[in-house]
Amino acid sequence: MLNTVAKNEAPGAEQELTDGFHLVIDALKLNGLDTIYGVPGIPITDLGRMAQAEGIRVLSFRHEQNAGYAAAIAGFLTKKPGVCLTVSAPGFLNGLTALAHATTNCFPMILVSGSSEREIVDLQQGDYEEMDQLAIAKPLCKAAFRVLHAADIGIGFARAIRAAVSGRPGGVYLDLPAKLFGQVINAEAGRKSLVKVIDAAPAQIPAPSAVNRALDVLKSAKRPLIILGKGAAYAQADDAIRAFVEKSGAPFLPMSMAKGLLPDLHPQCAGAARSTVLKDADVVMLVGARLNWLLSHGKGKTWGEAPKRFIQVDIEPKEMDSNVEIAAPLVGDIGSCVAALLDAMGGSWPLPPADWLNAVKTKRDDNVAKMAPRLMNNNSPMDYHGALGVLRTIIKERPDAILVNEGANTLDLARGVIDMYQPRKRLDVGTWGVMGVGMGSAIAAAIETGKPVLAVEGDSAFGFSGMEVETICRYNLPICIVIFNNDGIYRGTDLNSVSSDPAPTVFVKGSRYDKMMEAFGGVGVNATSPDELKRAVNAAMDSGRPTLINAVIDPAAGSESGRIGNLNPQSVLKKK
Ligand SMILES: Cc1ncc(C[n+]2csc(CCOP(=O)(O)OP(=O)(O)O)c2C)c(N)n1
Ligand SMILES: [Mg+2]
Repeated sequence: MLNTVAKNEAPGAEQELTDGFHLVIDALKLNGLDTIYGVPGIPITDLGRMAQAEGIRVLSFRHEQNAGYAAAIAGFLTKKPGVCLTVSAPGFLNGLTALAHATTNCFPMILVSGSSEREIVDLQQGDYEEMDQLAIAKPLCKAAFRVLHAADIGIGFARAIRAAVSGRPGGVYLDLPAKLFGQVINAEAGRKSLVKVIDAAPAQIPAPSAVNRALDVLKSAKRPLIILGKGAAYAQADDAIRAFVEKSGAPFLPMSMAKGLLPDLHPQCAGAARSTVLKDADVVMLVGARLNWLLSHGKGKTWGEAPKRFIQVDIEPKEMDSNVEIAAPLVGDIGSCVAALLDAMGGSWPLPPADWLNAVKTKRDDNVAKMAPRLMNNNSPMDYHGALGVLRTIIKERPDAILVNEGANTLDLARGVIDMYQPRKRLDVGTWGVMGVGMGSAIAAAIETGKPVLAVEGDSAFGFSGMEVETICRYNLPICIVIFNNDGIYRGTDLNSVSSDPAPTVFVKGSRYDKMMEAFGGVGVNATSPDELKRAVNAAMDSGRPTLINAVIDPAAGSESGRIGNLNPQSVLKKK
């Protein structure tokens, strides 16, 4: 239903009116966008108030970057663009990192930002929060639009929604100058100007010849491997993907945010034999996964000597051959592609050779057995494995909880140790390995799914968005944050040998992050052993109360940059 705001009282000219504020709200509602993540201020404070009054959920954050990360992950979880609302210039810039992150990760998101007066901005006359935001946003997102007339708000949102979710999803910027909100137009004209986006992300059906080519290559494999990326998780084609992987009989490797698409304990899961399968596979089928740095660009030592042929399923044709030759490109949306593959495989599909399946299984079982005793230690202070062993059991017992994870060691080790059982339950740092997504992701996960959230955070990682514990308490969200507190970035043991300043990687020793949560009325716990940690997390997950557990980790336990220390450039000069 359209909002109307006033009657024009002039004699003979009585008509129903609407304005920019209400048209924005109506455009959102008409398109099922029912949640806004943002920070209020000029010129969008009243927009937030009015949106809330109209039944839109408005989550007010302490910093736009966190609101932006929340919107980005909401997009990943729902396949609808997550909406982030910011004020001009500084608020816009604070939200922009998240918009770029959404674009890089292929999450649909719309950053809606108020902006200052065009006439003044363009003449650079020094307006309040003056900035040419559209120009700045453009290179960092899929599309950027500005709406100058209230009658174009409907079209502006329609374009933004389509751009965000169709084809390869990504971030879209929508610039709404302050003057737009107060613009008044005839209510009927306003109603007619709104656009309900029909079929916002149309299916992209793959060509039958490409499907057959892909299957020919897969069938020819002696040592096939399927790699599932977060694009496959995004597709929400869970049953078809599982059926396809199972029918193929091939080992599969989930990328971080694709964990749980098929359970990590599935007999075909090769997660614990990652280096073996990457080295030895002869045919690699990528499903919604890109050959970027996370897969060593498809070449080099990680991929071994054995010649490989790649099959790639992706919605973006330009993704093909980005790093190595793709023998069988399969372009289309993942759901349509996997359905077509299943169809064309027919009733019987040969299992991969038994020696390959056995080799992968042996390696996996060996690695799992080697890891098992380390996960059961009850050391105090804790090491990563002792603490993660506990959290692993908790997720096994509560498979529908959502796991948010960021840090270096805290991320890399948790990714390997904590098995996932359901799709889209693991949310982490994504393609960039960005720190700061933690609290935004946790909040959006709780809001969008209604499920309990366990956020496993490095102490540094948490610091990027830590003030949002107040937001978590304010909305009383079922989020349990566990901080792996090792006194610093990677480790807490570095020393500065030349002055009394602390080394760049270390924090205040023995910090008590749990007190932060208590300051806002949540539950804070200091846990020094795996047993204490287990009790505290279970209590939090049972109660659903906002909880922060300061898990005291041995400051010497971590390694430089977690698992990616090899990416650090080295000085050729001798260390002094
Ligand atoms: C936005 C951003 N800034 C900086 C970094 C560099 N960085 C990578 S991991 C990390 C923090 C690692 O420390 P912590 O979260 O405490 O995890 P730990 O290894 O100590 O368990 C930082 C600052 C980054 N990835 N992203
Ligand atoms: Mg740390």
